[in-house]
Formats: sequence, structure tokens, C-alpha cells
Amino acid sequence: VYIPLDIQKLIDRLDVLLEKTQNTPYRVLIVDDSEAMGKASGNILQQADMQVQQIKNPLDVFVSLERFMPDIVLMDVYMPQCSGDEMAKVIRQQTQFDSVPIVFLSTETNRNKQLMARSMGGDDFWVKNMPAEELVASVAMTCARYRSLRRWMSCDSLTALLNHTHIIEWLEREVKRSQKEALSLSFAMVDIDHFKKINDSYGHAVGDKVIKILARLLRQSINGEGAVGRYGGEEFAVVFSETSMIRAAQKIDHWRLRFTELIQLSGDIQFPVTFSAGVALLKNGMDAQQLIDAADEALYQAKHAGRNQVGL
Ligand code: GH3
Ligand code: MG
Ligand code: MG
Ligand code: MG
Repeated sequence: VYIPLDIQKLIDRLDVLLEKTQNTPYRVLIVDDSEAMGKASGNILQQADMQVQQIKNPLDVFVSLERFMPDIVLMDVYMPQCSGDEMAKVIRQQTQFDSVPIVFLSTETNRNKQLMARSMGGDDFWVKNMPAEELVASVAMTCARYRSLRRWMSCDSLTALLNHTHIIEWLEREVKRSQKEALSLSFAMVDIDHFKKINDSYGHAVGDKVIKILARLLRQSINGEGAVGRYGGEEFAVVFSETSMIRAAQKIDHWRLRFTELIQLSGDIQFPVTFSAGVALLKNGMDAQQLIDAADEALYQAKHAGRNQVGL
């Protein structure tokens, strides 16, 4: 027996169930050579508050992946320019699109052909013209699952900060935005002083605790005005959006004093624990790597000048 469901109710329930990670609508890319076929699914998903982009030529898929950044790709299989499974295979060869779910949406009901297509790089195979509720629910569940996976993949497990790859990605995005909109952007590298001594004197577990204390301080202090990532072991990267270098340096200097206090309060370590930092400002024509290098150089100077200070 087919029981019609209220689509919005269903989605609300799924969101609670899957702890939807962000409040932005799911973005769905539909690739189908038949505009009418694509529209049929697209309209249903739009009615469920999803954002839909539709392309007829599979060869346009890379432009959409980059600009539209879909949460899911619904891929037709039979298309004149290039078959959907071939397309999926090519998408999977690009590491940056490795985690986008690709689902085939086709009239093909032959199980073997469906399996063949999935083996090329698709995650699932759905047959076209399924009930609207089922399409909406399936898309929502897949998007929620992958969003939550991606969130965990971008986090460092000890500190829950952005990991190395993702803080660099964040910086690259901010560099582009700042250049385009003529905004100030500052970037800092923060490195705990003589961290080896902490590990050697008190053991790795206490060392981990010190890293966590600094991570929490940095996350709370940046407070949405940028981003913090764990760049490496006891080294952190801080992106200061729309912030001058002097302002960024003042902030870090304040955190520097607070960090030493927090460690003292924790009562674990009997000698003062400090960090050094290097700050750099994005200049015209610089790319993210050059900004990282400049902050690294400033950090090196701070260490060289006696540590426990902020270098410019
Ligand atoms: P400097 O003042 O020059 O920065 O001295 P340092 O001792 O901090 O220098 P270095 O960067 O060479 O040492 C960092 C040490 O941090 C080396 C490594 O064993 C330790 N480490 C890296 N990751 C972790 C971690 O996750 N937990 C702990 N406890 N130690 C770590
Ligand atoms: Mg087709
Ligand atoms: Mg260090
Ligand atoms: Mg270091």
C-alpha cells in the first residue's frame, strides 16, 4: 500500500534524525540530456527547498562542480556526448571531487547494467520516476550523511580544529575573496616554545593536554572572525579575515599572555609554558603559499629573538 507523506514533515524528521550539519539548503546537480526529464526531478527537489542546478551536457560537469559545489550529483546514464558512467569515472579521477556522492538516475532497470555503472564510480543507482517523497528523502539522507562525513574529515581528531588540508583550503578561499573585494587579510603561525621539554618532563599525555588548551583558546578567541587550524603537531595556523596586521598581532599577543595563565591554572606543569607567533599581511599579488611563507619567516624571527613573542 502506498501511503502519501507530507514532504516537509518527512524532511524535518530526517534532519533531526541525521543531525543536519549546516542550515544551508542541499545543493543538487542534475545531469540529464533531456531537459524535461531533469526538470521533473528538479521541480520536486526545489519544492522541498533544495537548490537545484541542471545541465544537459555532461562535459559541463566540472564547471558546475567547482562553482555550484553540489552536495550530490544525480547523473543520467544514457547521454549522447558522454555516458553517465564514463563521466562518473572521470570525476572520480580528480581527488578534489572524490567525496561528492554521485547517484545514477536512469530508466535502466537491468541489474547487471546498474552494477556496471556503479562500479565506474557512482555511489548508488536509482530508477527514474520514483515517488516524489522517495526521491526527496533519498536525496536528503545522502546529502546529510556526506555533509556530516565531510565535516569529520576536515577536523583534526585531537583538537577538533580544522586539519592541515582544510585550514589551507580556507586560507586559499580567503586570499581570493580578499584580493577580489580589496579587504585586509592577516595570517599567523603559532608554535609552542620548547614543546619537547614538556613531553620529556611530563609525558605525551600532558603534552596533548597543553595542545588542547591552546586549541580551545584559539578557537574561542577567533570567535568567527576567521579560522584556526592545527597546522602540525604543536603548530597552529590562524586566518584573520578583514583584519590589519597590527590588529592581528595585538590579538595574538593578548592570547599569548592568556595561554601562559591557562597552563599555570591547569596545575600540570611547574615551569612557564609559552608560544611564539609570526604574523603576515596579504599584499597585492600574493598567493596563499607566499602568505604562509611570510608568516613562517616572522615566526622564525620570533623564535630566534628569544621566543615568547609575536614576530612581524
Ligand atoms: P621550539 O621552541 O623551537 O618550537 O621547540 P620545540 O621543542 O617546540 O620544537 P619542535 O617543533 O622541534 O618539537 C615539537 C615536538 O612536538 C616534537 C614532537 O614529538 C611533539 N609532538 C608533535 N605532535 C604531538 C602531539 O600530538 N602530542 C604530543 N604530546 N607531542 C607532539
Ligand atoms: Mg538520457
Ligand atoms: Mg615548538
Ligand atoms: Mg614546531
